[in-house]
Amino acid sequence: MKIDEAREVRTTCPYCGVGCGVLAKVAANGEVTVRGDPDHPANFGRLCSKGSALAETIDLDGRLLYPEIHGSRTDWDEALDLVASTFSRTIAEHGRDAVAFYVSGQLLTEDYYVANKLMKGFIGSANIDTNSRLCMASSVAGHRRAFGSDTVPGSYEDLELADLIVLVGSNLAWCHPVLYQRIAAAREKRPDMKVVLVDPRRTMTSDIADMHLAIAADGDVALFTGLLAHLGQHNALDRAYITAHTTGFGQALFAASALDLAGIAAATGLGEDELVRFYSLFAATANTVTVYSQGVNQSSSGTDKVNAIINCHLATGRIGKSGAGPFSVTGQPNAMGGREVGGLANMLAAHMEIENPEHRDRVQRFWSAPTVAEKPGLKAVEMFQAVADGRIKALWIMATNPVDSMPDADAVEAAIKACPFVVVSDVLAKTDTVRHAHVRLPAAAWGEKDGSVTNSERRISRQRAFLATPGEARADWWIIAEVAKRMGFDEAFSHPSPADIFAEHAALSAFENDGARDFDIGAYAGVDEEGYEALVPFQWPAPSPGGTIGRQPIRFFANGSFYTPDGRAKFIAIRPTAQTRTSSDYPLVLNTGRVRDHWHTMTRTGKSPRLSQHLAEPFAEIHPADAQHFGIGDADIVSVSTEHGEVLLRALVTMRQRPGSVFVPMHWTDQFSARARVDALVAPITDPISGQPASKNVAARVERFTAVAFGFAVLAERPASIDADYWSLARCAAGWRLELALEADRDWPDFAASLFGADAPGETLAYHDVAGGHYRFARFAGSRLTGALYLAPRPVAVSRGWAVEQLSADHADRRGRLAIVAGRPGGNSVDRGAIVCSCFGVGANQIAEAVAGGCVSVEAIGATLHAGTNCGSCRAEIRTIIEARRLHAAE
Ligand SMILES: Nc1nc2c(c(=O)[nH]1)N[C@H]1C(S)=C(S)[C@@H](COP(=O)(O)OP(=O)(O)OC[C@H]3O[C@@H](n4cnc5c(=O)[nH]c(N)nc54)[C@H](O)[C@@H]3O)O[C@H]1N2
Ligand SMILES: Nc1nc2c(c(=O)[nH]1)N[C@H]1C(S)=C(S)[C@@H](COP(=O)(O)OP(=O)(O)OC[C@H]3O[C@@H](n4cnc5c(=O)[nH]c(N)nc54)[C@H](O)[C@@H]3O)O[C@H]1N2
Ligand code: SF4
Ligand SMILES: [Mo]
Repeated sequence: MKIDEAREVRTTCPYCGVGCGVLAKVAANGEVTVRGDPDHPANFGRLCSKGSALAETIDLDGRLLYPEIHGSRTDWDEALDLVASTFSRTIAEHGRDAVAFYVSGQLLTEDYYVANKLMKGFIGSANIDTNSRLCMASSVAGHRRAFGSDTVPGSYEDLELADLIVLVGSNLAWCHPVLYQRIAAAREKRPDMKVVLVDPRRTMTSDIADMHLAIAADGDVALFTGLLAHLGQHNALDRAYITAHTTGFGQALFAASALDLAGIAAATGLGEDELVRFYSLFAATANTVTVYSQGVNQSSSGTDKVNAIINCHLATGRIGKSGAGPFSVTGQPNAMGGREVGGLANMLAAHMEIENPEHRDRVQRFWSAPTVAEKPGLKAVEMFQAVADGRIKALWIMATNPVDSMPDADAVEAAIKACPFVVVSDVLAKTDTVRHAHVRLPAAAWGEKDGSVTNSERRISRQRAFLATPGEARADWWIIAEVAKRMGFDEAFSHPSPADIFAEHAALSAFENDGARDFDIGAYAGVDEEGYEALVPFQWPAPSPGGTIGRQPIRFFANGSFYTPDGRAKFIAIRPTAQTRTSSDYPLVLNTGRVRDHWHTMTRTGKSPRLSQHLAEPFAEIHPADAQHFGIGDADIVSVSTEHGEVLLRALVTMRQRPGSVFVPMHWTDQFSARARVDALVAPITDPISGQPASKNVAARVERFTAVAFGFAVLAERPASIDADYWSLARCAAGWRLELALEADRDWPDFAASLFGADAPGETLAYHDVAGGHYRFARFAGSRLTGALYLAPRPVAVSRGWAVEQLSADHADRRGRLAIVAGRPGGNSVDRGAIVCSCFGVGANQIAEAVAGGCVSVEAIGATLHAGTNCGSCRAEIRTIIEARRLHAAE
């Protein structure tokens, strides 16, 4: 089909920090299609599986469409008046620090800017913090210590130009897939390019790695201080750079040399030979980029990890050059924008500092604000502790789901429940957080709102609306400004549009700047509605044409000058340490993170049948040796517990996992599973400098859950309630799929009826295999299957892919119906196996069959099955299947 260019809207993907350009189009029949924007410099037309499935996530199912007070619909005036008057009254009675905003890197810059302005300049407290505290805070703190500013100096192009890329605590293949693909493509063109992966797990990202260092949890400080010492010992330093542009090298080298190689090997869990190979490669490769993400940031030594990495780049002068530098890749679409507007409790707007009286004065004058916060506010973990102990009495949560994503999540939930006044702005009517709000404010979603975001390479792009706003949903900036006006700050919040807010934000960035601050987009200070509408993606800094670029050419730090008072970069003296938390009661390291096709708490990706098939259940990845030790079999249900809580998950026994550790994804919530909110397990331990939680190193215990019955069901309708100890629901093409495990026997026909819907019309077929202990039920409405339930004493072996397809098949034929009760594909249906390629719905069995038939490369599989030829997110998994099959064949 030829795409009508004229009707496509140029916007930006709302998921990860790669910030891909998207072209969205609404057809005359209302059908939405999206494709990658070939002209966007982040992706040049590519999209990953999540970006490709965006159209499946924008339906109105479950949307919050009207403001609500205490669960009842109300109008905007009433809701806004209540929020404004309660905040004002709380401030009058208890002081300005008795209120707080908890916001998100998924707000657009304009939303974020007004939220920060209201709290810091008009309420006069700095109690605004963001989920970026859980995400980027250690990088921010590390940058500020080393550079005197929160500057990410790199560009994506540097990744393609590098001769060595070191990926530290980053699962790029799944979390920044388009960047991963750009690196994979560059590596194909330049086979000499090397990639090293530092991750306790052998993730899919290892597919492009020449070397995988399966580091022990939090071994990174030891690894990189060891590297600095090695560079010193092997004459691999750039002495001229160190002398001309830095301070503190001597102390840093001294501190870094505290451990010898054997000590580093012990602290990292790596072999001395591996260490030397990595160190020598780094020493010998001038064009090195070190990319890091949550394996670095989410740690009680996160800031030190960041500086240990930056130290190595400063010591070799590998910064401010093309193809070289430290590169913190951001997670959320607007993590960077949030930093620019000062959304963190310890920052002021436009990269100014809250502790600096000159900066405070400047921001106050610019805003004509009555006051400005004088000290940093509470960081996320402290903020919810203050909610718990009653210091914070009114809380407004926007675009984040802390009941699922904050550490010690059960305590966070209890704090929110006990808080006298909680406002939540969200797009959904029901999330684990929204359910506790006194006031629910319906926010406009992606596709319905206008604004801007900044990606990992400091590129600012527009998000543009292409859908009508449903119900009474409103843009976040509008909601915040309306509350501000009702609190008496009319003039400062009379913004007519996002364009007006963006222009003010740009003007503040340039205000009395003259090159003294890195963040300057003064060139856009005068942008009008038309200019904003036409805005093309640009990278900052972008100072006003008449203004001065100051000390900075467009590539940050190219001339060796930094934003510290003396203009020199600072080495930070860091002693190698190890962080061991395990004990005999909690002998395993719990590591948490992401999967390929889900986004955070699944409020959007959970709507997509395609994205829900890749990994349809919450799981615990565990090494075979540990599984054996704890008596756990593959596909068993396990309880994972810590001092803070317990969850029930499916066991996935795999060699990819480091022995002694267990990996659990962060995505599953009470909306999709019985008890799988992993943050209920995570201790509220934070980095002492950044305040970022250590979500990847928690002491835990894993035990087999003894189930008398396992179940699997496919259902046309979502069941009203599920009475099972373990359950997990996922969308599929014509309904839902459900996994179950039960601790005690039930009346199974009753149980089936409760899932199928007690009053649902139709006929139920049942089968009971007494010897094997199998029960099977299938319910038909006419020739349509509305529900099938399989129960067995062991994990149910029925093919999930096949069963899901039966919901959309025609079952006029009685034999076919019997096949469903038998749980076996009939004559002409095939079992595709677990879905690997979400774009074309290609399963593992099909790929394995094609390998057996002679397709032995990812390209050949693509040519035969199309798998891997659209977004490419599954190419690493296809390669893994090919290798496994060939290995098997060779045995
Ligand atoms: N599919 C998908 N993509 C996403 C997101 C999503 O939800 N889903 N979220 C986005 C967001 S907000 C973020 S912040 C990014 C996160 O992107 P990533 O940081 O790449 O993702 P994570 O899975 O959180 O963690 C990365 C890796 O750190 C490893 N790790 C754990 N402990 C350590 C350690 O001590 N040292 C080292 N070196 N590594 C360790 C983990 O095993 C894990 O593989 O992803 C973004 N992209
Ligand atoms: N254990 C563990 N915990 C973690 C992490 C980890 O790796 N391990 N990672 C952490 C990281 S890096 C991050 S970024 C966080 C993410 O955690 P969260 O921010 O809590 O997760 P999301 O699901 O992205 O929540 C976004 C919410 O905003 C709503 N929403 C979507 N669009 C809009 C909008 O336009 N306006 C408004 N008002 N609402 C909207 C969605 O419906 C959803 O409820 O989780 C953190 N928590
Ligand atoms: S890599 Fe994927 S999720 Fe990230 S911005 Fe691009 S399309 Fe969206
Ligand atoms: Mo994040």
